Amino acid sequence: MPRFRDTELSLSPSVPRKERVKDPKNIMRSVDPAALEMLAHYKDSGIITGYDRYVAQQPQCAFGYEGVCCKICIQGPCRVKGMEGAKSKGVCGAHDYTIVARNISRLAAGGASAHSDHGREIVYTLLAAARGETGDFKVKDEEKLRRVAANVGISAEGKDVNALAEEVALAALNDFGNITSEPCRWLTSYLTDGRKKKFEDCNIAPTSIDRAVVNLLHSTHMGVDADPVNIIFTGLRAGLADYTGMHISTDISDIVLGTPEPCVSEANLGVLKPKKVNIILHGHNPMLSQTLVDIGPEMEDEAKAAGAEGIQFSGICCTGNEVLMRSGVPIATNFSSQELAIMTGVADLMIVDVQCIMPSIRAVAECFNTKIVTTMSNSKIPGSEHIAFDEKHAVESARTVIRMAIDSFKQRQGKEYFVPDVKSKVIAGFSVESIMNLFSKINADVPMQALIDEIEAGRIKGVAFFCGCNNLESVHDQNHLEIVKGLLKENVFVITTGCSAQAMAKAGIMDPAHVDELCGENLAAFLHKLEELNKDTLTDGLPSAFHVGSCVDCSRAHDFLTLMAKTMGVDTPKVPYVATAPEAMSEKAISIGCGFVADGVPTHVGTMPPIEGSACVYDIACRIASDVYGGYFIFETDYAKATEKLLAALEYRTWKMGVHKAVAEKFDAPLTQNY
Ligand code: BF8
Ligand code: SF4
Repeated sequence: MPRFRDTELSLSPSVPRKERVKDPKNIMRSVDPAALEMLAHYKDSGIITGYDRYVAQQPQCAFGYEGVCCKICIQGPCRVKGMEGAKSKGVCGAHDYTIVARNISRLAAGGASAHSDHGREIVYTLLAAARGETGDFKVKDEEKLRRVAANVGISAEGKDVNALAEEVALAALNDFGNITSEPCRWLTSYLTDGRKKKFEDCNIAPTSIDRAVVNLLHSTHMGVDADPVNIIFTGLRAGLADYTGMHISTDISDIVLGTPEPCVSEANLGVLKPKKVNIILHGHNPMLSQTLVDIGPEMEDEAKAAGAEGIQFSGICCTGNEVLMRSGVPIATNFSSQELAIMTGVADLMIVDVQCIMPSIRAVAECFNTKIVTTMSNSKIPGSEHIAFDEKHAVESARTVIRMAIDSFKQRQGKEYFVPDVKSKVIAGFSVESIMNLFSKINADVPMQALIDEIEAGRIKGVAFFCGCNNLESVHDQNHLEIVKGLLKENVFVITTGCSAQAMAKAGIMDPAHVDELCGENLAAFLHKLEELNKDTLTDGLPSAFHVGSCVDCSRAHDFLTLMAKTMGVDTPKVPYVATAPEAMSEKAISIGCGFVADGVPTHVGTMPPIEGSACVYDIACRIASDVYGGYFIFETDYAKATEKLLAALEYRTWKMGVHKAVAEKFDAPLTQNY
C-alpha cells in the first residue's frame, strides 16, 4: 500500500498536457444543469462569458503554463527555450528551477496577501466595535471571544467584553506587523507541538504576516535567491502567513457575526425569485453582506410598496458562503458561472467587495437590468457604481444599497427574464464547534474520538477536505463532483469550503435525502447515528459532505486536522487526512495548498499550476516536501486517477498507523512519532 511503492500511481499527472483542456472548442464547459441551460439559452445572443473567453484563449502559452516564463525584471520576458546553452537560461542566467520556484512562490504571496488583508479589515471592525466607535457592530459571540482569547494566551480575568475584544483585536493586528522574532500567535496557538517544532527547525514560521510576504517578494526579486529549495520553503512560510490570516479572519468573523450552527437552505440559480427584489452578494468580506442580510427584513415594506413580493438575497463565492453559514442565505452559484446569474435577467443588484469578481460582470450587466455596486477602495470596476463601505457606516450603506436595488426592481418590470428551475436543498453551517457538538452525543468527553473510533475500526477511511475554486480550464464543477462521489462511496468523511462546497451544494450533495445513495454503507450508518442522537437540534438531518465555510474557513479544516492529531496523540502527518482543490484557480488556492502541505497533508490539485517546467521544483513539491514536512502535493487532472491517489494516500496512513500501533503494543513501547 505505501504510496511511493505503488507503481500505478505516478507522481506526474496521468493526462498529457495537450489533452488537459477537454473539448477545447466547446463553450458548454459545465456539468451544472442550470449553467448548461443558461449557456444554451444565450448561445447565439452575442453575450460573451468566461466560457467563451476560455475557448478564445486556446491554445495558451506553453512557457507560461509550465512556469518557465520570467517577467521579474524588465530584461524579460525570458523563456527557457531548451535544455542546453544560452537559451536554457534567462538573460541573468536564472535556471528553469529558479524561474519556476520564484513564479510559484510569488503566487503564494499573492494568496496570503488577499486572505490576510481581508482578515485585517475584519479585525479593524472588531476594534471599532470594542472602542465604541461604531454602533453597527458588536461582539455577538462572547463565548467564542473568550475561547479565542484563551487560545492565543490572553487572560480574560476581570475584563469586560469590550476590553477583552480590544485586546484580542490588537493582538491580531500585531500578527500582521510584529517587530519581534516571536512567531505569529494565530499560527502557533493552533498547531500541534510537532508542527511548532518543525516550523521552528525549518525556519518557516512567520513572525509577521506582512513580513513573510515582503520577505518573499524580496528574495524572489531579480538576482536574490536562486536556490529552488530555499525559494519554495520561503513560499511555504507565505503559506503559513496565509494560514495565520485565514485563522484571524475566521475567529474574528465568528466573534463579531456569530459562530455557524447547522442551517437549512438552497443552492443554484433557481433560488432567484422573479417577483422579488434580487440582491446578489458576491466577493469575500462578510461584514457588509451580513449587514445587508440583517437589515433586509426591515426594508421588506419598502420593497413591497414598490410592487415586489419581498427581498431575496443570494450569494456567489465566499461572501455567499459566509451568509449561508450564519443566516441560511441561499447560494446563487459559484465562481465560473457568476456572469450567468446576471443573465437570468432578475438580478436587480449585485454588490461586490473583494476577490474572485470577474471584471466582465459590468459588461454583462449592460445587457440586463442589473446594477453593479462596488464597495471597497481597492476593488473598483470602471462603469459600476461605488458605495464606500466602512465599519462605521455599515447600516447606512446597506440601506442605500437596498434602496438602489428596489429602484432597479421597478425599472426591471416588463423586461424578459430566464431563470432555470434548478436548485437543491442544502444543510450547511458546520463550524468545528458545531461538528463537535454533534460528535459529543457519541463521546461526550472527547467528541473527536467518535470519528477516530470509526477510522481505527476501518469503517471510515479518513477525512478529505475539499477546497478551492472553479477553473474554466476544467469542465465546471465536474472534478469536484466526481472526486467527492468517489470518496463518499469509499466511506471517506468529507468537509468542504469555498466554491467546492458550492459545487456540492448545487448538485444536491448537501441534501440529506441523498446520503444513502451517495455514501458507502459505513459512512451512511455513522451519519444516521449522528442524526438520531442529535434529532432534538437537527430538524432536517445531516448531509453527505459538511460545509465548513468560505475559503478563509480553511482554518476550520486545519483546526479539524489538529484536533484529530491531538486526539490520536500523534503529529498531523500521521493522520488519515487529505486535502484536494479539484479545480484550483486563484493565488489563494496556491497559498492554501502550501499551508496544508506544511501542515503535513497530502494535497491534491486538479488543475496544473505552472510548475512542470522544472523537474527539480516539481520534485520538491511532491517528494522533498514529504520528506521534510510529511505533506506533499499530488498534481492530477484526471478525476478518476485523482480519486485513486487520494484514497491511496489515506489508506497508506491508516496502514502505517496500524503497524505502528501493533508494534507499540507488542513491545509495550510508546507509539512512534515517525511518519
Ligand atoms: O475564496 S474558492 S474561486 S470564491 S478563491 Fe474564489 Fe476560489 Fe471560489 Fe472564495 Ni476561494
Ligand atoms: Fe530574465 Fe532574469 Fe530578468 Fe527573469 S530576472 S526576466 S530570467 S533577466
